[in-house]
Amino acid sequence: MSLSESAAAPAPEPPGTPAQAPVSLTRFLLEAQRAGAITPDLRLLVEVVARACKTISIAVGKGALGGVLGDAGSPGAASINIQGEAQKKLDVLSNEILLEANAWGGHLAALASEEMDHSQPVSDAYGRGNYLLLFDPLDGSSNIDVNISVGTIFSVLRCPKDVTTPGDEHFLQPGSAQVAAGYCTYGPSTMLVLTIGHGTHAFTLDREVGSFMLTTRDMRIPEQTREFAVNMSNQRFWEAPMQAYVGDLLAGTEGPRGKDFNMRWVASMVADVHRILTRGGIFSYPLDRKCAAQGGKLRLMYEANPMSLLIEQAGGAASTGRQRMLEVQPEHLHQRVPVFLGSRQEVEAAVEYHRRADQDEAESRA
Ligand code: AHM
Ligand code: MG
Repeated sequence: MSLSESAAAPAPEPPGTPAQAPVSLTRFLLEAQRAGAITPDLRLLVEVVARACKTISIAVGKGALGGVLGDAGSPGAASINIQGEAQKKLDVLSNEILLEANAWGGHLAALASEEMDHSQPVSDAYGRGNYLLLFDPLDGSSNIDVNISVGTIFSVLRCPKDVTTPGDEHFLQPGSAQVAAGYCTYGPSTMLVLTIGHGTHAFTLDREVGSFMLTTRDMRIPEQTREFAVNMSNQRFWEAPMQAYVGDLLAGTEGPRGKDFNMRWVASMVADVHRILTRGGIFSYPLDRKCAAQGGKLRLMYEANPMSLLIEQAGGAASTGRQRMLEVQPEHLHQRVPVFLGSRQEVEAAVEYHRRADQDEAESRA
């Protein structure tokens, strides 16, 4: 059987398997490997990331009892990451857990983290694999100290052929090149949501057994929605098309959209995206005057791309407002982008406001 990553669908259940038999992540991945949908190394990679997420889940779950809340560094000298943001103790710990877990499997060529300045080649003491792993070890970490859901986001790329010592430049591949992506949300339950390029699937951690169990195969996002997610406090800093788009959402039944919209904003991307994958909606972190110089607030390679692949694989859409997210050619590892993702028709509506505004501006200049 070919191990190319182009094959589809899980293997049929063997004769005698009881209906609705629980499927662990291990079994799901083994079946995908047998069907030729993933290589043994990619299976191992996802298993290793999932195991690291279980360890992070335990640390997050201990809260104040684990002595892991609060800022990293010393009082008056907070630790600052490459993003210019103060690191939490759990940011640093989660990063270390992921680094350690992935150091010795022989499945990776290099890894890159939102918390590290540059990518890191993996030691070849255990053999070197063909994959590149990127992660945001603990997204939404400003929420940790107030006991709101946070999560780990990850993305997997192939290492270009003939590259023996991968550097940052080898990670600069568009999101469409991802071979797998996922997130783990540390909320009331710990869930892993995963795509290996054939649908988006949700697993829930059975804490007694210690295994992720498949709880939703093939998540589907409703095409339409009446719910949007955005940090409204930035409204006055947005570009004109975003002002117009959200203005029409807020106008409800009396406006051009002809329906009332609800709003939710957790300020943890993993939690907001998980809600949208589950019941629909649109998530946006648009360009605003505060983040314009950086290109946006959210990171293309650690946040936008993996979430966009998961969303597209569930039937949704993802855009910068002006371009399909997965087609953006990264220029540097920590690049930021504006983000619109979720229910297909609503993302298309938001994109249309940008297209019309850009066209009007071009015409007024002509
Ligand atoms: P982080 O990676 O430093 O945690 O930042 C990303 C988070 C996202 O989880 C969330 O959507 C966004 O930042 C919230 O931003 P804001 O606080 O501006 O609403
Ligand atoms: Mg983040």
